[in-house]
Amino acid sequence: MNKLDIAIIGVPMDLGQARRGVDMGPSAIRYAGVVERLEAIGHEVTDEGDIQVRVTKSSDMTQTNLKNLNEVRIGNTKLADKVHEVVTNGKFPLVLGGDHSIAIGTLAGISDRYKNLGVIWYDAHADLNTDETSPSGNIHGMPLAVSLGLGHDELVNIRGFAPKVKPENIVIIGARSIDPGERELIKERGIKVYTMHEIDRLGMTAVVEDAISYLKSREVDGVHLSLDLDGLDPLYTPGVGTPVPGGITYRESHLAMEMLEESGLITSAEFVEVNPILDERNKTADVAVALMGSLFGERLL
Ligand code: B3U
Ligand code: MN
Ligand code: MN
Repeated sequence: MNKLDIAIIGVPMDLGQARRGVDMGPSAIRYAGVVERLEAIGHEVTDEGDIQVRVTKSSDMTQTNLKNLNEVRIGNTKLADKVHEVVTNGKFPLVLGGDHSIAIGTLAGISDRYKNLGVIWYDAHADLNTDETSPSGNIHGMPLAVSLGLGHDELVNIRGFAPKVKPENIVIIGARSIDPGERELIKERGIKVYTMHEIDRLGMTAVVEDAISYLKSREVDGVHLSLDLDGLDPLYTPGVGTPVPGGITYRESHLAMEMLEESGLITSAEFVEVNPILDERNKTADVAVALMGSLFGERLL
């Protein structure tokens, strides 16, 4: 286990989607003991507190298919600057959501620190919609597209450059709900996707091994793990806004985190979509923290 200097950044953002309460995700994850858990492994942990995010919905009705664009843009701009500062200081950013729109800011903050950043997107969804293809107008369904430079200028150009990541450096794991526009983009850009079909058929071991060797073949110099708790089956993580049945198990997820840790590839991470209001006794935050344990090197023996 490599001893890390981990900086925790909370992002109480819930305006990237329609269910209120996901802004309480960072508190729930802290309550589940994230700092103590990572310290017990032997890491240096600093809790940087929360990014100040606006909580009132936008009154700006001019944007038709980007809900709360201004609030999401402002929150993500602050997050991007904070994440950039943390990485520049040689720390490992661990970002706690908040809805998945915050990946826009996280990726904007880290990507210029790497020449060839890889991304692992652990999620039931592909999050590859743009304002043109989104069926909901919810920005949490768009962050991966935004990071590819697709979508509204104000989101795409946070920190003044685009794109943040190359399509061939992205791996999606756990997808089981993909919209027509997303399907087209995946095919057109050749994005690597392991859907639940591949996980069932090959097993999680083979999927993660393949994902790791794929990213190594791309010669990535860092990998960001963006983990949406709805990637797991709602049996294990019921506290999410858009649960999709037929998901990844608790055990498969631990295995995936352990294998990623062993690969030594992961250089930043975020855990998103924990909504305590929809949860059962903080179960989803507990799972998030348990998975962080595995990702950061906790082992039984
Ligand atoms: N793809 C749909 C639903 C969705 C995306 N991300 C989540 N749900 N969590 C959309 O609205 O873009
Ligand atoms: Mn997501
Ligand atoms: Mn999702």
